[in-house]
Amino acid sequence: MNQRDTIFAKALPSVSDFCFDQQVVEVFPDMINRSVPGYASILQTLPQLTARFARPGTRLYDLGCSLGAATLALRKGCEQTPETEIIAVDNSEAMIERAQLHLQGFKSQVPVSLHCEDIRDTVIERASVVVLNFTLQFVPREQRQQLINNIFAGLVDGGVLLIAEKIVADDAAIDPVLVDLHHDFKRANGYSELEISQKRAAIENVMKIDSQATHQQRFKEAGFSSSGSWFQCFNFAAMLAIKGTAE
Ligand code: GEK
Repeated sequence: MNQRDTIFAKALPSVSDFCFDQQVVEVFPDMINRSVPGYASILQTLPQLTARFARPGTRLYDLGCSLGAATLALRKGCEQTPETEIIAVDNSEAMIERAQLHLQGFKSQVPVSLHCEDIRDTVIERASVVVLNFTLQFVPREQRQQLINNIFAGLVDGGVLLIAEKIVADDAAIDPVLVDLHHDFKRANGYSELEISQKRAAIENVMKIDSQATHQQRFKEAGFSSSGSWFQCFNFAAMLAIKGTAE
């Protein structure tokens, strides 16, 4: 059923900034799986992490939910935790509409509400788990600390932020190695040189990536007592930050 991503397959007269519109929605699962090394592994592990941190009577947030892949992982992970609810947010109307249809295809007792809004405006309350799965990289850099502070404030003690991002290596000599490995990954998944270069041009103004050290510093600044990374594949990493000491 998944349509193949051929958005950048033909030479475009000029490459516009990337946006999450209907055209992207149609090919999104194929695009993210063929472009993001480790995406499937991260999603596979989210239920386990969720089950560990979800608390009865709390909310779980998926910020930048796209079609709801991480929302489903959260739902699987909190099924045994009483009175939990999930709030999934994305500011692309096309994504939210398709996510609604997608989520209806899976049965669960855990209520999910989808919101079409900017995650910078989302009120986070009584949260035990907050997921930012490849979303923070699209938020303007100067607003990232405020967003992380807001998430921290809305987490219960022992709550967790689960975040995955494309990263720049902390060591400048290592970065080109990781970038090349990523491009080889895309080639191995069938993307042409033209597709790789046009996608890079489309995304460079809208996706700004940080180093893991910058992310960890931001978590610390927000007040998280512990943080670290739990997965890395080339220049893509998944991290967690815990509020307080309770687990
Ligand atoms: C997954 N988490 O499959 N407010 C709300 N949504 C936003 C904002 C914002 N300010 N900025 C970007 N988005 C998903 C994958 S994709 C990652 C996340 C990628 C949304 C945007 O509309 C898109 O749906 C999503 O964040 C990023 O696990 O495509 O690389």
